[in-house]
Amino acid sequence: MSVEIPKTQKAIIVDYDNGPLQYKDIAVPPIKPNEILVNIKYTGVCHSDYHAWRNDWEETNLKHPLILGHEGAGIVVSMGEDVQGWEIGDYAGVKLINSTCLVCDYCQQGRETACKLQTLHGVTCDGTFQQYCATDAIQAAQLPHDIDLKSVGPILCAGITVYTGLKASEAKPGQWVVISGAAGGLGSLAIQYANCLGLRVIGIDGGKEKGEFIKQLGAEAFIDFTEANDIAKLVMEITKGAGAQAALNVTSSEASIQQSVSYVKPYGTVILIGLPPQAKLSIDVMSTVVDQVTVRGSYVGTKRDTTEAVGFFARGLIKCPIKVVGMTEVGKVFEEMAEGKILGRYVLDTSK
Ligand code: 8ID
Ligand code: ZN
Repeated sequence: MSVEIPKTQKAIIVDYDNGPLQYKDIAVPPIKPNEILVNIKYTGVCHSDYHAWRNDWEETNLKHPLILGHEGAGIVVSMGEDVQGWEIGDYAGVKLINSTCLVCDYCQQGRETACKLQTLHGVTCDGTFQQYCATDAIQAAQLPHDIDLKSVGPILCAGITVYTGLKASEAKPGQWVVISGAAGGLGSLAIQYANCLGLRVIGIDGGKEKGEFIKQLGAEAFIDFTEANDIAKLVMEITKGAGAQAALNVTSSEASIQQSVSYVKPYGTVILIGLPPQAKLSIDVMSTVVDQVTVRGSYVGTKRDTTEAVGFFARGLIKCPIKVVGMTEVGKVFEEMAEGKILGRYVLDTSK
């Protein structure tokens, strides 16, 4: 089967840090022997895209001109000569990790998220804010044919990341997890994955509307960080003294990360996911030692985590709360994101 591929396509291009988000006609990229070409239909907008656009993390390998985006959902339209396991017409997800070396110790252990030679869509190579994206056939996510391409995008970064982080927390069914940033793109999925894993959720975010949204998604309790003085005390009250086994931080706020280490119980785990630029964490050594608390970073997920996270979505257990807009709206999406106004996730329709 072969599909007609146009010579040019629409994309959002950025020429330099914080540069204009230009909606342009550009060439459809060529593919290498190990790549597939995915006709991206929809792509989520992650807060990491905003950080990458501004070069908040002072990433030295940031590609320019750059096409952002790493939550792409689409259809395979061509394949390089070395590609195995894919067919033209398959549904594919394009994630943050484009490729890893497959040779280093971490790749050998199936911990390829720690590979030092990984290439990243929308950071070190072009991403999914375009209609046709070339991606490594090994890391691309295989999606079932009946999946809803419009709403699966956020699973491919936000979903995989929070699912992996929740597993890393080792919290057990019936235990409490506090999710900070619960109304955002990652948080809104974290609540649902936590429920799937049998965990009880306290969501933290700001404002009444976000509180209602968080509860609709399955959190048992909401803490408004704009009003609460002592979050640790509130967590103890809500859990009736049981305390939280885990805290998952999915905010872009250093202050919130700092608070996270104050509200897990002894033997609890704090999972750091949000990536505020140049943030530092200061921990009281005595209470961390005596309470035997673990503080652990978690970064996207492996191919295996991807298959599992997509599986929950495909079985209808996770709903992505999305708003669909055209690619030309990405600047407005970034504005709302910076102001912390978004409930759930924006998804770009690449045809507009
Ligand atoms: O692999 C990773 N570690 C990974 C993967 C994907 C994204 C890390 N991230 C990072 C992003 O780069 C970003 O720094 O996770 C962070 C959150 O990404 P997002 O979910 O895409 O962002 P969002 O949709 O803007 O949601 C953030 C939420 O945090 C709330 C905001 O109100 C918003 O709902 N928030 C903030 I900002 N400060 C808060 C505070 N002090 C807070 N919620 C509670 N307390
Ligand atoms: Zn992301």
